[in-house]
Amino acid sequence: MKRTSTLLTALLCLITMAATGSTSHLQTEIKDNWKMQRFGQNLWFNATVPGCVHTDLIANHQIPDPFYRDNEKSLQWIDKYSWVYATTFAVDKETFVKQNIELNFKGLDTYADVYVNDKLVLSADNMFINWHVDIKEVINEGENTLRIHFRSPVVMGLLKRDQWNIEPPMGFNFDFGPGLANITGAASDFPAVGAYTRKAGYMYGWDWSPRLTTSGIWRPVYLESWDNARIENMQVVQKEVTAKKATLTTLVEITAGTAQEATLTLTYKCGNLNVMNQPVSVQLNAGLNRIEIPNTIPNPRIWWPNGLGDHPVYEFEAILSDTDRELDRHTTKTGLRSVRLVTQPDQYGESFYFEINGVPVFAKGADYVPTDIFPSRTTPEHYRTLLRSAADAHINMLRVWGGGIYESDLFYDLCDELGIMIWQDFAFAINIIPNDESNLKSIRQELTDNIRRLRNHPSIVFWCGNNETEMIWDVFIKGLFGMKTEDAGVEFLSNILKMIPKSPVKPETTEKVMKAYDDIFYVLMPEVLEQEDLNKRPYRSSSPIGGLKKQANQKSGDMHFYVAYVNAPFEIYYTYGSRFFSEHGFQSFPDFNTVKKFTVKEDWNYLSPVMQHHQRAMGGNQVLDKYMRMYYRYPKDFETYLYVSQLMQADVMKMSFETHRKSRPFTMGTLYWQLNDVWPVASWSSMDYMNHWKALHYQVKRSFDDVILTPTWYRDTLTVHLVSDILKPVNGILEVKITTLRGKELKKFSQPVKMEGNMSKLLLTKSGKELLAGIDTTDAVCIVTLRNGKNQLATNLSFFTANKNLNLPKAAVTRKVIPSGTGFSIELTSDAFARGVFLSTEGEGFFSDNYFDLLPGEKRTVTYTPQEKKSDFEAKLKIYSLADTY
Ligand code: BMA
Repeated sequence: MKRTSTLLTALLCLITMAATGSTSHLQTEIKDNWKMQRFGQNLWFNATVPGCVHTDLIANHQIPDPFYRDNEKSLQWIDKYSWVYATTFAVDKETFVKQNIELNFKGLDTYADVYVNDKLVLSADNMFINWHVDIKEVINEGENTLRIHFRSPVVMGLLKRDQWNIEPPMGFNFDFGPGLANITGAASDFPAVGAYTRKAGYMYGWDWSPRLTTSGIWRPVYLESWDNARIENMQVVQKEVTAKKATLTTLVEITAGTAQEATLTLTYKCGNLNVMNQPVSVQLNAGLNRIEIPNTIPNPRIWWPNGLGDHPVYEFEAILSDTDRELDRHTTKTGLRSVRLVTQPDQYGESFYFEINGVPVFAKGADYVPTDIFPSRTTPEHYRTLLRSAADAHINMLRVWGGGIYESDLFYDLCDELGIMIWQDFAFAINIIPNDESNLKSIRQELTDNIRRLRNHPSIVFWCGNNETEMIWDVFIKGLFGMKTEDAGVEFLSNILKMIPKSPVKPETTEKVMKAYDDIFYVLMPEVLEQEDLNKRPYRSSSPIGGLKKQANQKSGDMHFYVAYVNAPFEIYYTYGSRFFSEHGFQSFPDFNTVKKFTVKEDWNYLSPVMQHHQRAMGGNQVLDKYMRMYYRYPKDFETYLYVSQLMQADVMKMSFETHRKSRPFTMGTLYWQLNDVWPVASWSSMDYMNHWKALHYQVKRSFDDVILTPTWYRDTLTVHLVSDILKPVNGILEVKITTLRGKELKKFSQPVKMEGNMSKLLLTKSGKELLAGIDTTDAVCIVTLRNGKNQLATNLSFFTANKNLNLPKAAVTRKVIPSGTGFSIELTSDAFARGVFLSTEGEGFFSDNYFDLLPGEKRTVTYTPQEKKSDFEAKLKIYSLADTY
């Protein structure tokens, strides 16, 4: 009798509360009236929170745009000072009488002393921690003051470095950007400090990032209050997920001030499915309570990666109530799927692939870096465009790289909705991190907070300890202890090694360094994951590695490979294999529209100081120029130079993507460095800082398509593979045609094709002798097409010589522009083969295709969607191709 009456009353008050939506747990964002100043000065400026020191100084016209020309150089003073943020906030009666009142800081960058009504309530030292601080004892009803004192991250970093007191050998713990000088031993006025602070590494500069080391309240601040009990967190543990049923346990964590009876109701919905579980009555004890609610979902809607199925997301909600009111409610989203990282011995060595819902998935994607050097200013629209562009290019995996940040909730929500799997690095890259007690404590909280925040996202399929720290220290330490550089599993490191003057490292230093490494990546992280991620996602200590304490190699684990770092010709991409490429890449410049935003006319030369300033990679713009001269005729001016750099990047990456995909199941992943940029710069990205698709991103869309053909001319042989990432079989007729560049047919043959789904198959091999007798390779193109009846399933082309040797005709590309909807559709034809047809115009907008090859007589329609209304589009539309660049 008693039990049913509690449940009934609970049900009744649930309905009333649902109607009124009133809950005892209140949350208000503190975002108004913020002011900021340099510590010790009496000058206050308006501030925006979330935000940071640099963006506030820009907004108050105290500093110029750091991205413009080389302004960055004159702004290095900012990180040497401390800054203060202050505001007031009101506490009304309803809040003031609550049993619990706290400030909830989602992100304080980095060393921050927090004062409420001039009382120090918190000293923060980690930008990745979600800081909660009880202020019940210091709060007043009515107006209160909040002041945050940010200490210079450089000064604090230096102090911490000295505290850890390890005499660094050359190349030890450097800040990648300007710190590169450190590697070569040149004294630098940028002492390496990034490793000693729990702050995103790229903010100290990287080989694609400026050095703008800011401070600030980079994520929202909330005033939270509640009575007695609050739901801290929910975790949907997926015991078993099959097409027939999903067996789940939802773990709800509740903090209660005192012991009490309560009712917990779990509901979940997905699309038009809406289920409310039977409310359960729970006995709460004072402190943290973990309540498990098992439930089974019949015929669940399964979450699949992009290209393999839908990505349905379930929303789970837990409502906590006592007899007469709702105490709190909490929602979380997840998707139902099973994940495995399969690392089994096989004929090649040891496999490395992701199996989702029992299906081996070839990972096609990129490494993701933060969206801006000041990430707090990225708009939701920017995230949507970036991730939508990734999904549209058939990307099914992004690696959130370790030198950046744990991304925003919106980022992961969008990846869930778009079916983009996430390889999640923890925020560690290249450097060895001190393992003193306070740092380990801070890192434990950082891991706990972020795993708890991220663990329900179906998109996250893998945790990885850090970026390259294990590879680098393996080689550095071994390198410095006489390991032969050529043994380094990763070619490009041997080149770096050659640059490092050998300096003995005391054995006790090595010991301390490796102990610090193991404490964090082999002890602390697995421990926290064991506790916090009950879905037991796979974890590996670092990328790239060959396995547990095993160096990266081509037979097991993942690999990072850069053609420029091994000083090799592009063709090395045809032969250099690995089980899973988690990084590989080649650079290009941003497009002319983006370059015009940070330069003036006199900067328009790749060797100008400003263009060199917007290049941070080893070897700089000269590396790009060297390869351009190896494969292309030299562009006639700066604008076409930028274009050729992009076409070159797309061409070389086409070689790697196609080789990696056709090498499955030996290779089961190709993630290119890098998807995006943090500022306008020459880099490895496929989308520049303005979210413009570079030639590479259009190529990614072609090369990552579900079904592709890979005509490859190498060592005097043409091979054609068919690769399919869809599960159903592919059948059709393969046609191979060789024509002149004006379209005269020189050779044609075809053959039937039958292949199961989700695999790669070699369809044909032809020697040059067989294929090219009497054919002038400077005037020939090979076009392969797979058709099934009228449907073209795939097409692709290949040349028999480098672009610079092709006698490309000056193709006359005709256009017909038709206004359609909010944009324009452009019908294109050409009288001759046009290589890398490039459409551009002024202002912001999107071309549905670009940098494509146009066959003689072929009709191609491209749409253009302007961001702002355009009357003079046709007049401003520019079209040229490779032959027009010289
Ligand atoms: C790898 C990455 C990044 C770097 C990239 C290009 O090292 O992990 O650190 O930006 O190569 O050099």
